[in-house]
Amino acid sequence: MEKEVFDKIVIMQGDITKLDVDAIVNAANRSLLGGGGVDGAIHRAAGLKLLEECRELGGCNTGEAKITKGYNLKARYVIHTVGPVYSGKPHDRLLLSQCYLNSLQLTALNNLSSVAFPAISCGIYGYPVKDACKIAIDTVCMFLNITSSINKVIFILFSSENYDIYKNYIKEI
Ligand code: AR6
Repeated sequence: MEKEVFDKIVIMQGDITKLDVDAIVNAANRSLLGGGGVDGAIHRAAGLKLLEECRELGGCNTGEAKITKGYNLKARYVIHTVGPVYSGKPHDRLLLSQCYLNSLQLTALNNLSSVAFPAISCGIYGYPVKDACKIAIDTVCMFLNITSSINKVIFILFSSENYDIYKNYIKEI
């Protein structure tokens, strides 16, 4: 990986709702009206105004992304994206990659310089973390290679197992 791109990527373990970054990405569902996992945690931490704004958005297709304010979060914005429910079919890869691409595109379009991602689709939606991690990191690297406005991309993993998987993959490339 190019050093410049590598320097912009941070892998850490923790809770995404606590991060002080321009935008955090939410692994939402197509209704955008909240749910469990990281989605539930983000809505709880941001407060009811986030839900009010989400109601105006009219949902979101799988692979796409929409942006709202961050309300009570430290993060100024939340980018809501909808990962695929893992099916084992080749299309999953494409949809998951699109989640990262569309979220990064919204980050850049809104002139934001730092963004944090959870492991989209790797909880309730059942995507195997080793496969999802490669798609996440490869897609982010590709985007950072062609766009200079984003200075920092954080991958934040809840569990130490997932943290190790990300760390090991980034060492390999
Ligand atoms: N910070 C960072 N990562 C977290 C946090 C947190 N606070 N909480 C959970 N994770 P999931 P999905 C990790 O299930 O698979 C919701 O109900 C978690 O350990 O949140 O895309 C939505 O409304 C896992 O590794 O998202 C959808 O219906 C990763 O975040 C559905 O779940 C993603 O797990 C989306 O499922």
